[in-house]
Amino acid sequence: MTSVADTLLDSDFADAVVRGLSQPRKVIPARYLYDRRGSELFEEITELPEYYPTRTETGLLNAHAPEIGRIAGTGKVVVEFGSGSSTKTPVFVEALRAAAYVPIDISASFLRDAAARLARMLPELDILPVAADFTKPIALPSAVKGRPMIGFFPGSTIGNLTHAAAVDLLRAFRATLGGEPWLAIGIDLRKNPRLIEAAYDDSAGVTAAFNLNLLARINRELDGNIPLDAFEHRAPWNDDLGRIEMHLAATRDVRFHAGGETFSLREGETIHTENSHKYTIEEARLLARAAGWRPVRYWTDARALFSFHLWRGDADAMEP
Ligand code: AVI
Repeated sequence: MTSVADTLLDSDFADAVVRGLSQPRKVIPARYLYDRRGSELFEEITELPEYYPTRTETGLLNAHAPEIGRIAGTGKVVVEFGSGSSTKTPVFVEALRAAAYVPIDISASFLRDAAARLARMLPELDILPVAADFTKPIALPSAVKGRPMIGFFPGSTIGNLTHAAAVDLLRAFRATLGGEPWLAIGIDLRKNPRLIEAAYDDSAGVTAAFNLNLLARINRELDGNIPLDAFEHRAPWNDDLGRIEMHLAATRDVRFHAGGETFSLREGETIHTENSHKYTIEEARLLARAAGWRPVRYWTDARALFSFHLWRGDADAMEP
């Protein structure tokens, strides 16, 4: 049965697709890559040999989570933004000796499954899931209100936002956490563009399938007839903007309908589907300050592929 929430999400998707494909430079927001199939393909991406972020960040957390606990202090409420499958959570909540764990995710079914899995692994942990859009300030469960908090935002998801949107998001985190919170955040680093391009265009074609699934999703959910064989995955590095982009490029002139409208693309024209910004350490620290956080400490791996940061939201770090 279709719930009210599903209906709202469907009409959001239809609006975004029709609006995005009607623009001179066609674009569809990256969040629509993650239907059930897209989420499965993303999980596969995280295990690819070329996709260094997940295993490098996991290595950093395994090595340094206890130190994060020593600096920020243990016994806090851990609030994870966009918790998804909560794969990196156990090592963090254990090292922080969390008083409670609040996973926030827009997908209620993901939250339920992840919370159940975590409860089996850590039966002592108080888990209080919140189904909400973490890009907006959120009311946390009353059981944790006013208690010392640490936000947890691994995976370099911050990189999927423009700089301005990243600042807004980090400010929203502060508003959600309240008081003088801490934030532990993973940020992918700028590096040799060839390494980044390989990570977003792997030899097994999983990232290509992840990107092309968006067109299949449009066909499935918005009554589309997009010929998938007329599109190919592209992942160019944009050096000026410090980001890897994902596009779906038309391999020939193509015309199709979706969401009740008709669209056409010329050969070579693209639909822009994702940005993944990479930061230098200094840029990451500037980002923190711009959003009212004080950088306290950061860790990188030996090859300087990825960084993990600990920030503090001091009362006086917030601009009016
Ligand atoms: C979820 N996000 C941090 C991933 C990234 O690396 O930007 C999404 C992704 N897109 C292609 N591969 C992975």
